[in-house]
Amino acid sequence: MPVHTRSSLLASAGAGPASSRLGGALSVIAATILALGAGELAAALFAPAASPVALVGGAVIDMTPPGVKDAVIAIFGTADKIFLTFCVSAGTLLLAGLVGLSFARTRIPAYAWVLFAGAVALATAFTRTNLGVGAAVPGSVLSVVGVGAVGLIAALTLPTHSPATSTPMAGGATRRRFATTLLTTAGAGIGAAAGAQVLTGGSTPAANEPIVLPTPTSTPPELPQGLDVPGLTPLRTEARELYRIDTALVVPQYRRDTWRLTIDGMVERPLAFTLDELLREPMIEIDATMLCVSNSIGGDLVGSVRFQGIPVRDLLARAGVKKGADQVIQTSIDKYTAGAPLEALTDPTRDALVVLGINGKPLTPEHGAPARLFTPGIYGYVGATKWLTTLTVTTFAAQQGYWVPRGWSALGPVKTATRIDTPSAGKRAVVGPDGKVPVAGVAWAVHRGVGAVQVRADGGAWHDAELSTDVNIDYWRQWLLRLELSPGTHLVEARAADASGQWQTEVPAPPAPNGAAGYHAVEINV
Ligand SMILES: Nc1nc2c(c(=O)[nH]1)N[C@H]1C(S)=C(S)[C@@H](COP(=O)(O)O)O[C@H]1N2
Ligand SMILES: [Mo]
Repeated sequence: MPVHTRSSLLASAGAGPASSRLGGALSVIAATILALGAGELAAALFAPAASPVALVGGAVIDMTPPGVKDAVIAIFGTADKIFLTFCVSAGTLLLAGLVGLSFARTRIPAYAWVLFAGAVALATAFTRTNLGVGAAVPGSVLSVVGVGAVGLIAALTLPTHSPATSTPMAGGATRRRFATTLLTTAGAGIGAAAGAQVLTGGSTPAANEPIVLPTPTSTPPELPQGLDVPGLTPLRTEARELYRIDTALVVPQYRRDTWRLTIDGMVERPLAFTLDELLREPMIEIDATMLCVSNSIGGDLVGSVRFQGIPVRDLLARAGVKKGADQVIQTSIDKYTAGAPLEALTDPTRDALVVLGINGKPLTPEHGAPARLFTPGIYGYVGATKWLTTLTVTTFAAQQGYWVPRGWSALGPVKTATRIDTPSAGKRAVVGPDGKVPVAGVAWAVHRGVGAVQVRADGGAWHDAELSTDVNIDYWRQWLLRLELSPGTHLVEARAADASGQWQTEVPAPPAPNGAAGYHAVEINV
């Protein structure tokens, strides 16, 4: 049995893979996986809104330039949150690997790293949630478990120089022990993260007793019969089919006992409502179409539902708006802000609502429970703040909503537009029994009303489409035109006019800064 000196021990095969730079990197990565998993599990158990990965993801979103964010949403669609979770986890593990390069020489950076990771979790939990001390749990667990995991891996895999272990194991045994230790550690971390996922069902659970909506004081008539064309968007969007767009990686949670809707700023009498008080306020229902400014021509970030809520103008009248104000900043539980024109919120012809229900049911967590704003005729980023907590009466000069410094217009009136639903691009068109191809879609000119839709093929003459019965000026209309088309490929275009006869612009524009424009064109095969 050879006698090993300290340096020859580290250099020999018997020192094991843990002594290499790669081994060190893998060791700290494994410890970090366990720490992250434990942090997520602790969050799922004790503070669901304080998931470290999700909160850091939220902070990353806030620091991401709007162009990049738009690109992510464009590429990943509604999987953007999964992508961000992946990025945050991968970025964290990459850093862990870098920290681990020197692990064989010194463990101090590894300990500092897991403490730092826990501190970041704590900082985001305290700044991005309103959970109070409970917010400290996930970050603390992350650090404590991280320190333990670093210590354990070091003890089990790194050679020590005490007399008892100065006789190294054979290389194979060391490697096996190294692999077992790391795989067990990382596996436990992945197991914990999976457990957290199961506990939260992928989103954060609502611990509140269900909201019971009061009977509205006024309800619109039943929707008219829509046009019946296969592939055409239904006249009313099911709540679960409604698009979802927001900056929240985790659905913000509210607590029924502490949630308030506050009306403050330039008002004579600031008001604050508990949820129970708000539920006793008279509510009305309106049928309206909501759009995201990011909707591209032909896109599906648009839906039409029945909103139930309290007219904002009634609440503002009670608070007494002071002279000079022209904007109402909405703030959400997760500190998102939007600034809507005071004029639109107090307009007697337009029922901007503090919304508590959609299609007769309380708001789902994803769509803003317990309360959100909705302003007819204005894109969501300006007038539809979800998880609403505060309406602050102010001026455009004094304050800007979240997206405005990020390059989007302060005002967001919805542009007149239409979408061809069927035939869909690239697919073979179904020729009807009359030998014609039914072309159908939806058109909106929210708060001006849809007056006409026209369709043309291959740049030819425009033809008037049949419109579904008008619901109201805030609601989209379905349209249908049966076109005679020869076999082959055709370019079909559609355009809409508002009720005053003003046609939408032909000039294409991207969504930024104030909404996409141009005709929807679809190439179809007959
Ligand atoms: N708190 C909060 N509210 C928000 C947003 C957000 O990011 N955070 N996004 C807005 C945008 S851009 C749109 S288009 C609508 C979408 O509402 P929905 O997800 O219920 O369809 O919510 C608005 N309200
Ligand atoms: Mo939006």
